[in-house]
Amino acid sequence: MSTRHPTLTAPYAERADHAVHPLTSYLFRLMDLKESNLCLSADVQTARELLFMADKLGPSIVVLKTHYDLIAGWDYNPQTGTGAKLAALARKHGFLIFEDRKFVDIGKTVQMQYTAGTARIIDWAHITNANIHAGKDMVRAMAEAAARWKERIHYEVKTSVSVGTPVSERFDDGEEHGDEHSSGDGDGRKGSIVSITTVTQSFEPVDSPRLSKSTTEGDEVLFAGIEEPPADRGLLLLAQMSSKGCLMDKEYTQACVEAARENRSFVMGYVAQESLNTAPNDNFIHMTPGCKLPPPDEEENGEIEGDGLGQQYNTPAKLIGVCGTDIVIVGRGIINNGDPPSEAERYRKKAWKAYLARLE
Ligand code: BMP
Repeated sequence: MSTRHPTLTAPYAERADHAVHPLTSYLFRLMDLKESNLCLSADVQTARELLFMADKLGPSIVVLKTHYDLIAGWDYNPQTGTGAKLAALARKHGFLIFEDRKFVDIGKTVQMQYTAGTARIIDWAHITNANIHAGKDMVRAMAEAAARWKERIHYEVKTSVSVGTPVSERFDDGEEHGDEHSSGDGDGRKGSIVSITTVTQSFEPVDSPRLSKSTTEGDEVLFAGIEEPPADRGLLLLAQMSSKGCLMDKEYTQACVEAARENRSFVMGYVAQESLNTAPNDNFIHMTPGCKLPPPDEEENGEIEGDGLGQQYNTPAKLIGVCGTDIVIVGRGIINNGDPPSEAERYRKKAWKAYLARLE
């Protein structure tokens, strides 16, 4: 790790001002506002549990990490399905959604996996990640796909005010919808999303690309204190893993650093075990899995046992304070606890304390 890189002692709020990627900047501001550098890895079994956890733990976290493909009953409907419902909870509690998809393939394939197919990850996940063993061009391919998606979404949200995570019905059909936005009156076909009330009363036909909202009552609630996230999508490069015997070597990690620097407008940072910011203008964000706290009555900085299947754990104090990462990713440490909301708060406080201590 590069000791004393300026990002290690700069407050998140200050790093927000210098971040190249709008979503990174937003995330740093959100962290500052919520006093949280905690990401929940919501590896539960069913969509119902996932939404329940997102709603209950949302106040403590700034990022919710998903593996959509391990969730039974994931509803793929772009307007009313699980992604849309998660997006609504993200707006309500103020967190970003990170689909831990670990894309790795040729550029064309990842473009399609990212933007189309069953899950349409780009529509509901602000952030995803990539394992770049297939080569750096894959990152550029994903960046291009995200830019095209944003261009299309940008056109669509121009006519609305309050949708934060819009959904495109078709990514690449080239169809424009310039005559469809009549503010809820006139032809009577469409409700404007200038007013949330109007939206819930006159739901758009399924071929409308604009709504990522489900119609469930209460979904229109917005988190106070910060605006909704920008409509940019971001990528984290999987630069290092927490698992024992991981085959990602230094050369691979360095290739991630180069790819990040070459794609600053799309790459937010890394999933890594230590800070990889070394160049003077590096300000990438680092999210780190393999994090657990000992039970409350045990020595705070003691060794934590792995899970017997290769996973290794470190405490927030070590990851944030010593290794210089920014956000800790915690799964079973929270969700297997008898009281997940309280346990999430315990993690939030410990990780935040480690960050504050690092600034001194
Ligand atoms: P847990 O805290 O329950 O061990 O879960 C860790 C989560 O982070 C899992 O979803 C896993 O897929 C992910 N993860 C990891 O553990 N190590 C890595 O290096 C990268 C990951 O994405």
